[in-house]
Amino acid sequence: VQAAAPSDYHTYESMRAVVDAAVARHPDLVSSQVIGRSHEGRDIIAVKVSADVAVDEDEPEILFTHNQHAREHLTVEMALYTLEELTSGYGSDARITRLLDTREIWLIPSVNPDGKTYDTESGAFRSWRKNRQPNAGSSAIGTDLNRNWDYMWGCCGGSSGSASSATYRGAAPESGPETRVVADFVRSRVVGGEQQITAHIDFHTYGELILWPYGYTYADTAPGLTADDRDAFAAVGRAMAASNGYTPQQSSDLYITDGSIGDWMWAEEGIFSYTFEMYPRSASGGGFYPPGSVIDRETARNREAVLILLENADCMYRSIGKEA
Ligand code: 0X9
Ligand code: CA
Ligand code: ZN
Repeated sequence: VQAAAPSDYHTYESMRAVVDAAVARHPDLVSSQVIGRSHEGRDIIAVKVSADVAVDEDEPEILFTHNQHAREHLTVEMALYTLEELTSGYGSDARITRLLDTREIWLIPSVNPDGKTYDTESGAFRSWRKNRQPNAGSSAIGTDLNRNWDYMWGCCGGSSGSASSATYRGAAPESGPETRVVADFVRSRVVGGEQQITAHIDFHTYGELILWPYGYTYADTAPGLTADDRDAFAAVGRAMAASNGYTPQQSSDLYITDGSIGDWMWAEEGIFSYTFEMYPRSASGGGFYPPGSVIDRETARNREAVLILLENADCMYRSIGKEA
């Protein structure tokens, strides 16, 4: 494959400009808020997309998170694609119009803006994964945010206790400010004792996979994950995979992880959380750095999967014929 350059992708700053332009162009549909700051002080933003966006309506909420891992730049492009698709489709595409009339959609385009910036600021990619937080007693920088979530943290050999490791879990759950900011945002969506967010995708690269909990155990069912839960995860996961050609599986079938986002989202918040591993399928497609020429195709490839999740988000158990 053709080599990619940092300039093939949006920077954190140019991502912010795209979001601001969408808010300016579609003020009734899009709003942006700063939900907290990264270790180095960058704003972590959440973008809301819904009809009557200024009103907190009693509608199912769906969250899309992107760029926990610094070098996975295609995931930020995915957020901007979704924002463009939803805003341009409102009023012209019947399906998108219906969804924005009945759902509240949250996009966090960059969970790890410091890592993203570090990965590209020199003009050459650095293959950086973690955040940019120093570690006490070590010269090694960074926590793997996707091992830093507060459920079964460090339980099961699916993360490292060494600061120098690419999968360093951090000093404690939510020790990464970026993890804590996103977790606090999710907790803030509990209204009247009920978590408003029902479904979630955390976008990563690469592998072309759709993964569901748990990651900490190979068991298909476990405390807090019944056979019906598992079956609903699999039914919607397979439907999404049928649309994009990704491989659907339980996340531990890839490898065991502990402290990853999906296990926390499900176990602690009851949110149907999927991890997407985007293009390419293997390193030969460019690994973490596919050429910019594939961005349009590989983001649009997930259009239908995103719509499928939005449509199912009011009752995920309908997918297994067990609508309440
Ligand atoms: O290891 C990760 O955090 C994810 N893969 S990546 O190459 N983007 O780093 C996969 C996490 C999925 N969860 C589990 N396998 N349990
Ligand atoms: Ca609304
Ligand atoms: Zn990743």
